[in-house]
Amino acid sequence: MPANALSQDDIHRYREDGAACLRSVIPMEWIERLRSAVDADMASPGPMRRINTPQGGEGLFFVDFQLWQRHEACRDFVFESPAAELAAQLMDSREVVYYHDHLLVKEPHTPERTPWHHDQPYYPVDGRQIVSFWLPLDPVPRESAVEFVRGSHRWGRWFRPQFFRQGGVDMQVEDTRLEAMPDIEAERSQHEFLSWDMEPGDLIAFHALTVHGAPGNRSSALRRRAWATRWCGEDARYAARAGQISPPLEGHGLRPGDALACEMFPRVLPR
Ligand SMILES: O=C(O)CCC(=O)C(=O)O
Repeated sequence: MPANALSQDDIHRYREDGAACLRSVIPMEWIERLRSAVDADMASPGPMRRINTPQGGEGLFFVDFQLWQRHEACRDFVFESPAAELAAQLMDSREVVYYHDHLLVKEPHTPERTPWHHDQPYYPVDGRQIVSFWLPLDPVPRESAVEFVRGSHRWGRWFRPQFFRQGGVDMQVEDTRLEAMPDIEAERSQHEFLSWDMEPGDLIAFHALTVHGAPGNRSSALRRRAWATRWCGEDARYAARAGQISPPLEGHGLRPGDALACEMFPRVLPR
C-alpha cells in the first residue's frame, strides 16, 4: 500500500458524491508554512489579486492565484507534500499535473457569500480527471464552510461562470453547453448538501463539476484562510474557450487537444 493511502470509502465518496472531507491528511508543518506564505501574499499580492468586498464594506474577502509561483512553501507543497498522491488515487490516474491554485480568505465579519457555481466552466480544460483540494489553514466551523450539492458532478450540466464579486456578474463566455445556475437556495429541499466542521490538516477533495458555494465568515474572531489547489489527470486536455477564463493563465503555448503538462502546468507525478 503506498504512503498516504486513502481508504476505499474516501475514494468512493469522492467519486459518488463529488466531494469528500479527508481528515488529518496534511501534516501541521505544511499548514504552518502555508499560513506564513498566505500572510506574506496578502501583504504583497500577485497580479491577479481580487478584493470581493465592496469598498467600505465590513471584513475582507480576498482572493489571489498562483501562489506556487511566488512562495517557496507553496511550490514545495505542490511537489513534495502528500497532495499529489492523494489526487492520483482519487482520480485513478498515474499522472498528475498541477493546474493552478486559488487563495480565498474571508476575514472575521465578512458577510460576502461565495456564489453557487462549479469550476470547470471557468477553465479551458476538458476531461473528467480534475480534482480540487480545499485546504483550510484555520479551524472552520460548518457555518462558514463551503457546501457542496451531493452528486451534482454527475448531472451532465455545465453552468455559466460568474465572477465572485457580489451581484454575480456573468463572465463573457460563448459555449452552447452553458446554462444559468439554478437558484440553489430556492431549491434546497430538492438537493442533499455536504459540508463539514474542519480542522487544519483536513481538506475537502471535490470534482471540478461539483456545484458548491459558501456563506460569509460571521465569526468575530476566526479567520478563514483557505488555499485551493487544482490537479489534473491523464484525460485532461487543453480546450479552446471563446471568451473569458478564470484565472486568466496565458503564455503556456498549449493548443486545443494538447495534454496539459508544460512549464506553467507542471507534471508532478510520476516523480
Ligand atoms: O472558499 C470559498 O469560499 C469557495 C471555494 C471555491 O469556490 C473553490 O475552491 O472552487
